[in-house]
Amino acid sequence: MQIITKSAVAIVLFAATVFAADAPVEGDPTKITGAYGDAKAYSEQPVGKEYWADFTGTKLSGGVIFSPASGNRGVKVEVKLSGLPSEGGPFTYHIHDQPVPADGNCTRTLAHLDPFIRGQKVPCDPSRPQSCEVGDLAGKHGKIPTDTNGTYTKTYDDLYFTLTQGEGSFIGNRSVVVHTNDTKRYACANIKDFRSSNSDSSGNRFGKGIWGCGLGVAVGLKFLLV
Ligand SMILES: *[C@@H]1O[C@H](CO)[C@@H](O)[C@H](O)[C@H]1NC(C)=O
Ligand SMILES: *[C@@H]1O[C@H](CO)[C@@H](O)[C@H](O)[C@H]1NC(C)=O
Ligand SMILES: *[C@@H]1O[C@H](CO)[C@@H](O)[C@H](O)[C@H]1NC(C)=O
Ligand SMILES: *[C@@H]1O[C@H](CO)[C@@H](O)[C@H](O)[C@H]1NC(C)=O
Ligand SMILES: [Cu+2]
Repeated sequence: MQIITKSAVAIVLFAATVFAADAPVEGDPTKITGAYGDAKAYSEQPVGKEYWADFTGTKLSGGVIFSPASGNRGVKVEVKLSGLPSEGGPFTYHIHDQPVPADGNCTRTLAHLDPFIRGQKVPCDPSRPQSCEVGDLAGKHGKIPTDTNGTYTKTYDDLYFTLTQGEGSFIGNRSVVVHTNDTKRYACANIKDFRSSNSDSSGNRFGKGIWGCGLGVAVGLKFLLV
């Protein structure tokens, strides 16, 4: 009897906890925040830390580079993706919670990186990025349009995730997933520490192809100089 009572109490407490942490599902998108409030801003980033999601070997090529933005403006995100299909856009893309398993199954990257439990039922309002899911890159910075002729390039800064390990908004060992407009997962790649995962000693991380000379050489030079 006592065991049953304890279990019942435990279940009620568990349900209450889950309910309390539940994401707001409706309401005014200009007022929404996560269950744990707005996302924390991380203007300062660890110098020299860089991560990248390398899409080589997936249905896309190119990748996404994450590095400290200049002037404490958070993380600089450099997106260059090639091989985008002519159908199925506009495409969304996000940082997902878990890395891609060895079999490449994008479903197992689980949901968007969302440490403040904001949920995705109410679309992100890009004028209030602190209120968006931390990993909702397309929501905060724009979808990949259909008219790119296969290659999309965009660079922007984001204050709401960090290159510092140990924080909920740390992006290392997570993944970037690109979706078609029916929300299906089209391609995904792990976010890895650039220096410990790149075998190209020249530092030209995208020299193997699609990043082209401009950015590749510029970033490569930056590395040689730092
Ligand atoms: C999604 O892509 C399909 C195939 O290209 C297209 O027919 C459809 O209009 C697109 N839907 C949206 C909402 O853009
Ligand atoms: C991918 O993973 C999901 C979730 O674990 C599973 O349901 C699905 O069958 C897997 N797909 C393939 C092709 O293995
Ligand atoms: C689109 O890409 C194709 C193949 O790479 C190229 O031949 C064509 O000139 C490009 N069109 C535009 C408008 O950039
Ligand atoms: C990456 O995440 C996986 C799954 O959460 C975990 O098993 C693994 O230890 C992590 N690896 C690193 C280097 O943090
Ligand atoms: Cu996603």
